[in-house]
Amino acid sequence: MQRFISPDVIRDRFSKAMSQMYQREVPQYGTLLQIVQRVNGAYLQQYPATFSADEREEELNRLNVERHGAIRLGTAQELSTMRQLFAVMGMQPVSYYDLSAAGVPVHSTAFRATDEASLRFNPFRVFTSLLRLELIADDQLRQRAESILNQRDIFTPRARELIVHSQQQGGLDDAEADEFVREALETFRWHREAQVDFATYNALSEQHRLVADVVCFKGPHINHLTPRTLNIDAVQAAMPEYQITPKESIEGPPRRQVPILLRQTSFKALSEQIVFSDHAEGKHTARFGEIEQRGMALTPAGRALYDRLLQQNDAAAFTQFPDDETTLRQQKLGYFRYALAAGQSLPAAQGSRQHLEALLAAGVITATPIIYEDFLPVSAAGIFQSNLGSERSGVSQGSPNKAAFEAALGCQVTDEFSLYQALEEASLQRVFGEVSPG
Ligand code: OOG
Ligand code: NI
Repeated sequence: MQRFISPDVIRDRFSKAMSQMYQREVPQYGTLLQIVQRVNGAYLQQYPATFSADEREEELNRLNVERHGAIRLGTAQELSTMRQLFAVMGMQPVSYYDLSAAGVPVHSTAFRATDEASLRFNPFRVFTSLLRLELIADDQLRQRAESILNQRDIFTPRARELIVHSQQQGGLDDAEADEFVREALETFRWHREAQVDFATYNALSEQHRLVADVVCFKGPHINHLTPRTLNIDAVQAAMPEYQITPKESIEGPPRRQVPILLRQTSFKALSEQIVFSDHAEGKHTARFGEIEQRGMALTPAGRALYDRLLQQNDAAAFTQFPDDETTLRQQKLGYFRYALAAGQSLPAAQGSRQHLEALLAAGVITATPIIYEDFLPVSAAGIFQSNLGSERSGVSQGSPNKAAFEAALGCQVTDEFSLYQALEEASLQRVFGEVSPG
């Protein structure tokens, strides 16, 4: 009988190998990891109740391995194979993000684990964008970009074989998993040799720097890796002490008592030496560092309120967003995980959901915010722009096209709200003994 390794373990190995590689390629990322670790340590010392005693070990492990990365792909075929590569590691496409409205000619999804145990073990995610060539105004240049992209293969032959092998066998064994991690990593590596000449690079770059970044290289180099901090304001403030210059402002909601969704900040992309196919040398800026603080996942109602306040473009507007857990829960603005408090059991007379509020008030049941695992399109656009500029000379506006994205992907993206709803619902079923064992 074959002994398969869990996709969670493959994802864990892959994310660690990726982090090692990126620390070698972009040393500032290593520095950022150190700052984050120091800040998180200080935070946990100041707020020892951040994680409950029975979850502490798992949550700390999760925090130490937690990061997301981002890549930008050029063709539908690349996206579809990438979906299959991530599936080997238990990562599924969740949500559709349209960035064209912000002048960035891509649309995106996030590949990530979806079930509770997998997220706990390692919540590694990859924000994956597909270039929208149809938004390049110049016909000739668009066709040139297309033909350049069609000539490259961003996957190694062995990675392709192992993906198929995993699909056919239903998994990979230990040695195959290690080989898969090595081969898959090749796709995310940096190449200082461009696959086009200097003139082509410049022509594409003039349309949009993002177009040059996607089209001119042999592969979709990982462009940042983002550790998760418990106190983003402290990391932002500490960066200059380490000779790292952060972006001026933090994206996402302002600082709050109860963190919601996602706050992010980054440091500017490095200017790196490139050799073009005609041996000309030049510079390209693509790779940067980012940190994030994750808060509570919001319900559709909570998200609608968040989006409405964000549109007011004024941090003061967010005072209208309730900022204590009880109100957020009672107004159904966020998702919660329910559990019996340590040493408690349900009183016989209060064994059903209609007693939930009373049981919470009595401390028999606890409610903990469910962490947001996804991304924010406005923040993502801000991160893109702080590294690639916002000039959009040769790119037209476009509108969301989820159907085209899913056709390229080869499947539908999962709706993020349904996943959080399922986590909350499963926790209630456990508390009230509504699950049939086995
Ligand atoms: C992706 C930018 C989006 C985030 O954290 O919102 C992103 C990119 O620059 O390719 O990573
Ligand atoms: Ni990011």
